[in-house]
Amino acid sequence: MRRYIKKAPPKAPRDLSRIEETVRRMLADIAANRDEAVARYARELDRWQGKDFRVSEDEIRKVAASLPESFKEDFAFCKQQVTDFARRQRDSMHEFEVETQDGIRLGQKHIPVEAVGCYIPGGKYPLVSAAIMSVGTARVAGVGYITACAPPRDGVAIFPPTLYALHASGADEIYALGGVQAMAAMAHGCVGMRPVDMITGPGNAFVAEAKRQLFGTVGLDLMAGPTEILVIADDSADPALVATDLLGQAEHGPDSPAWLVTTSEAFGKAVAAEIELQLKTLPTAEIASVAWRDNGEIVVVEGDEEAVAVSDEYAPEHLEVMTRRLDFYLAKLRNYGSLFLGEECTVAYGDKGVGTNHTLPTGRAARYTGGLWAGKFIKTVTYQHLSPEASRRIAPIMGRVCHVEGMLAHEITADVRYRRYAPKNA
Ligand code: HSO
Ligand code: ZN
Repeated sequence: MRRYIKKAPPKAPRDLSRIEETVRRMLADIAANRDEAVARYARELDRWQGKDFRVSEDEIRKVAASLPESFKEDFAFCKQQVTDFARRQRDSMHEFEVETQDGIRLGQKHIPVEAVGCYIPGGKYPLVSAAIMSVGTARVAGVGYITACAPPRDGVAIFPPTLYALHASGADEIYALGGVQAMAAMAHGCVGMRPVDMITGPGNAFVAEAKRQLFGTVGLDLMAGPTEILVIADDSADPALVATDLLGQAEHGPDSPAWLVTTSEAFGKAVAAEIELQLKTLPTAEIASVAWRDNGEIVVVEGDEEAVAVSDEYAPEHLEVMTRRLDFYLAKLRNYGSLFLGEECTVAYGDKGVGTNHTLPTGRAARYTGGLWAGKFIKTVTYQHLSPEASRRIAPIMGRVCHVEGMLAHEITADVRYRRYAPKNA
């Protein structure tokens, strides 16, 4: 039986109808009025003062020259790690052809998406690392053309490290354009962009809603909600370190959940006390304390099996395990975006560039999907090839199924093959 040392207060369901309506109006406006509407929203919402949204090669060179070497070296390390791992994941995808029966050859091929649009939001934390996660991974996947968008800071230009990161990750074109107008411009091919087939990247509630409404017109990576962390710990863990890791993700935003599941009540209480202590000096305590107050939970469970069951129910985006039995948890846990085994690793490593992708399922989506990887930019398609004998052999079966469904034109396509491939000398 689980017990709560701290439980998040119940929340009133959010009314998203205003955001939905605003986004619907904007998307319709941009679909109809294209460049004019995109420019109008950029001026109104991002105080855009520039001329061309597309960032020139010259600007990119200037920004690259202005950034410290140490940043570029750190960035190169992260990019190497993420793309090495992404390449390995891509190589794990196999094409094959199999003869399931005499003369029936079925195959699977992998074809990268042609054009992808990657979005990096601005906001309080402009996530430079997000460029590697989307652009870098799309490049590894073999995507033909990558358009990137990020909002102009103060109406002027993209945050320099973000611009550098987009370029260094392999974006073909970069636009200083944000929000709903960026998503719509990429989907429809406005302001000089080529229309993309798929859009990736996080954003605020308006960007998320734009993605949702554009789905179908374009494909998507994932719907990103508030960042979550769940830590499973037993009394062999260090309560101060667990508290630090919970607060590390709580700084994302006031709506970011941080959950602890522990087999020890004393340990849970020690973490609760540590969190209060560390909040006194945490530089981003203003956000993290609200996140912890409104969304933090400490759950005490009977043992490792129950810890797995509770964690699988939460289906967290990030899951840290600090227990004696790491192998047990790796084998048993089913619902998570990315797993961090042992106190030596931490979510921030995954966030910035240890190598695993940081675009991960939130809001319990880990029940049915993993995070972004090269495979999300690659279509698994199939093909078939039959001998005349095999075609004649299965034609009656296929035809009868067509007939049961009342699909008589379908049935004829099978019937004609049955006759066409009759043995010549019979
Ligand atoms: N935790 C975020 C990614 C991130 N956080 C990057 C910091 N930097 C979503 O997985
Ligand atoms: Zn994070």
